[in-house]
Amino acid sequence: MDPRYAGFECWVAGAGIRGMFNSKGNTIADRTPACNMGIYWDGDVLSEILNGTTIDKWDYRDAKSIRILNTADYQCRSNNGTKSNPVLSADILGDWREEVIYRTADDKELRIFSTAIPTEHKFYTLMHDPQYRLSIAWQNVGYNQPPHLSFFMGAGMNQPPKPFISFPGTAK
Ligand SMILES: [Ca+2]
Ligand SMILES: [Ca+2]
Repeated sequence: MDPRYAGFECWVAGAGIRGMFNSKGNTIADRTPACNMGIYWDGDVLSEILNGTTIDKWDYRDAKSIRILNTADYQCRSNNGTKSNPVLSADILGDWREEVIYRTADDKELRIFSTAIPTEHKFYTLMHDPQYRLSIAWQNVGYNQPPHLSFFMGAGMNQPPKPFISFPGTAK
C-alpha cells in the first residue's frame, strides 16, 4: 500500500500496538486503516483495502483511507457478523484485477463488482497462479481470509513468473 517501502505493510488491531509497520518492522505511519482484506482494484500494483462493503485507497502521504466504492450504495451487505466478509473476493473475470461478490440486503441476489479503472499493467490473470487459485477455495471452506499470490505484487515487483498450467487434452 505504501510504495516508499519494499514489501508489504502490516498493523495490528486491538492488541495495544499502534501504528503501521514496514517489512523491516519499522513504524511508518501513526494511523492505520480499517481493513479486513486486501484487493487489487485500481490500475496500479499496490493493494487496496477491502473492509465490510467498502473498497478504499490508502493515501500513504496523509495516512488516511480514501473511499473508492461502497457496495452498500448498491443495496449490498457483508456476511458473517463482525467478520464482515464479502461472499467472495477473487480474480474471476476479465484482467488481473480482482472482482468482489456481495449479497443484496434482501438475500435475493448476488452482485458482482468489477473495476472500471484502466491499467497500464499487463499480467496473466491471478487465477493462473496455483497458490492464488487455492486461496479462492480456502476463502469458502473455513475462517474467511483474503487470497494471496505465490509471488510479490507491489511497488518494485518483478514480472510475475509465467504460469505452469496446462489444459486437459492439450500437450502443454
Ligand atoms: Ca492497486
Ligand atoms: Ca479480474
